[in-house]
Amino acid sequence: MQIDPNARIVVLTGAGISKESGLDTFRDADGIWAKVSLEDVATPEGFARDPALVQDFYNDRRRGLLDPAVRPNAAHAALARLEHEWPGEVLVVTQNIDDLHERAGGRAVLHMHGELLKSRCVRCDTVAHCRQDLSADLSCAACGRPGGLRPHVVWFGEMPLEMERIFAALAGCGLFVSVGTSGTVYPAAGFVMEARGAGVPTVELNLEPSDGASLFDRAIHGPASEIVPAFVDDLLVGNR
Ligand code: BV8
Repeated sequence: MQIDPNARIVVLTGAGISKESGLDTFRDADGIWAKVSLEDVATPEGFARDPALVQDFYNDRRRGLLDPAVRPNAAHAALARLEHEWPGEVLVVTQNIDDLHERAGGRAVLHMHGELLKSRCVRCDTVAHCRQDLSADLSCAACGRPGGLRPHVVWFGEMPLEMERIFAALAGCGLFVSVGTSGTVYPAAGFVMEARGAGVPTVELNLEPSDGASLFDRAIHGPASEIVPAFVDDLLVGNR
């Protein structure tokens, strides 16, 4: 695949890139939303209704992410390699709240749906690193007040993070790649249209065609740990 070697590449990732690292996706048959109701655990209304249920949901996922058996896979490593070896800028915009891109060596990573290993105080808005269970009786280290710590995660109905930076990156990029996402959650699912509108070539790398597959110029299907390294090799060799 030939693109300007100085072009910026924007890569959107979703839960599918972390599946082979042992983290559940959301909408696969065995996914998270098959086991728990989205409305109960991933909305502000659900948190207001039963904060302990929501804290337990994210405490379980945080402990799961911190399990030593959960490590970045070859797809995360390939995107980090692309970032370090591609002559132009590479920006990973991830819907994922895990830290596997960073643990694979990724540096230019934007978490538009927040991060599982961070907490946010609803009283003073301080965002802090968090590797422990959160609960109502914990106090914020910044303002000292109890009962205000929530996961630093974007729920449905809340504004995703870094949107201005993301739209600016999409407008000026030379290639848009989507990896491991079903293309069902907006505004992330609309990024391919932003890229197309700016005349940017678009590629989908996914286990199977996503809801938005027809919007992409090219599609490569298979497990991320296989198709992403091959795609990165093709980009780097093809643009030497
Ligand atoms: C907002 C919390 C606006 C963190 C999540 C139009 C425009 C704007 C908004 C909307 C709109 N239409 C509807 C909305 C509202 C809503 C929405 O999109 N609803 C959907 C259900 C229709 N969007 C929002 O509410 C967003 N907020 O727009 O605010 C606003 C404006 C003004 C003022 C205030 C607000 C907020 C969205 C974020 C919600 N939070 N999660 C967490 O708990 O993790 S979203 C949730 O779904 C996940 O976080 C994930 O990020 C996201 C997308 O899921 P995927 O990553 O795609 O995962 P999925 O399981 O679906 O797919 C996995 C794919 O991988 C599959 O295709 C599978 O085939 C593939 N795969 C599996 N294994 C592999 C693989 N691929 C490769 N290799 C493998 N091995």
